[in-house]
Amino acid sequence: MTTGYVWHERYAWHDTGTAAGTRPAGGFVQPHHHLESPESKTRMAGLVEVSGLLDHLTRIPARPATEEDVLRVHTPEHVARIREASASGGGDGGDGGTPFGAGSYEIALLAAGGTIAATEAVLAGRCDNAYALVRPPGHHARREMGMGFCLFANIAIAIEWARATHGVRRVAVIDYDVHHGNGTQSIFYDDPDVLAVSLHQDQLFPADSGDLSERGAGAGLGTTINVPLPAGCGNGAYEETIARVAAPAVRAFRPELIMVASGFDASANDPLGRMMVTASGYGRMAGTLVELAEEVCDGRIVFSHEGGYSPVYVPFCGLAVLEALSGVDTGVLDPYAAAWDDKPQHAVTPWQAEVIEAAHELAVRLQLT
Ligand code: 3YP
Ligand code: ZN
Repeated sequence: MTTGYVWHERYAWHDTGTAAGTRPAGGFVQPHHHLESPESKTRMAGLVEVSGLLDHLTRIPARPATEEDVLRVHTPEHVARIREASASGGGDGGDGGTPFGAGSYEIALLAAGGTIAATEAVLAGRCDNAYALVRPPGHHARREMGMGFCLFANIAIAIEWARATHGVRRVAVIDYDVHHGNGTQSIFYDDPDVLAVSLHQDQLFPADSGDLSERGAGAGLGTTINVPLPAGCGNGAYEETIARVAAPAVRAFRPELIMVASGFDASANDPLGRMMVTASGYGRMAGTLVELAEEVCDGRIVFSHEGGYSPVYVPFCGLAVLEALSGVDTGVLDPYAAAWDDKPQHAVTPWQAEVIEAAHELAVRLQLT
């Protein structure tokens, strides 16, 4: 088994600038860095190397997506606006909360292209599966605008690339980032050939999307499945959602490729999410998804990095996922395991089960259509 791995130092050069977390600095708000900083990503790349895991992975070079690749998903106006702002020192992705500096257009192309390169390696059979550790993230970006720290929709761009160049037809997206994958959802909302399953904290971000009632439209009715989990979910609720919602939906849908929006902001140590998934929980979720891919699509599964804002914990969550993909046990221990892995909060509560069962009904209904 070989696992492909994309990381490029240039991803760390995407400059989100000075802020105080997600708020602008100024007045009594002392300048700090923007929450979506390079740190959690560079430290994950660091642990992948220092743990020795890198020696077992197949390094896939990142390359920029072409304008043609990006235009399969985004409007020419959006692409031109990011290009021009980036060339003149920086700007905002579109929602006022997605700052970027000089050169981020090219870095965003490299993030989309890194996800494409990982997908290509898997489709060509050079790797069994792959993880693209890219930045900026992508799952909030809509066709006509960036938002939520995302400039271009990395996974959607890779999907359209696979369909245009490799004759791929059906693709499933599983999004375990703590925020709703609204961009991916909107891009494929009426597309019957892309199944979009998003697990997220209910009404977190964007606050007004990701409800169970959003199920796709037209020919795509039923191929969007949202699981708006209540705050406080741990490993139990997440693993159960993968088993009771993602798995039956994917089995019914029979995709040729699975893409995973891999956000580590559902972790117990994340400043934005109010969930408590641990590294071992992420590892088991990824393991189940790898097995699911083996069952339905020859193991073809590509993870593309999304959120995750704990510089100290994201590396261990990422390592656990990469270990699950590659089957390699580095022996590196999660330093927080003793504090969090045995908490009673990992058990599925009745109010969590209620949401999972409602989404399970949607997944099962997909089987019948
Ligand atoms: C964007 C503004 C407030 C919440 C933030 C979410 C970014 C993210 O991690 N999305 O997956
Ligand atoms: Zn997120």
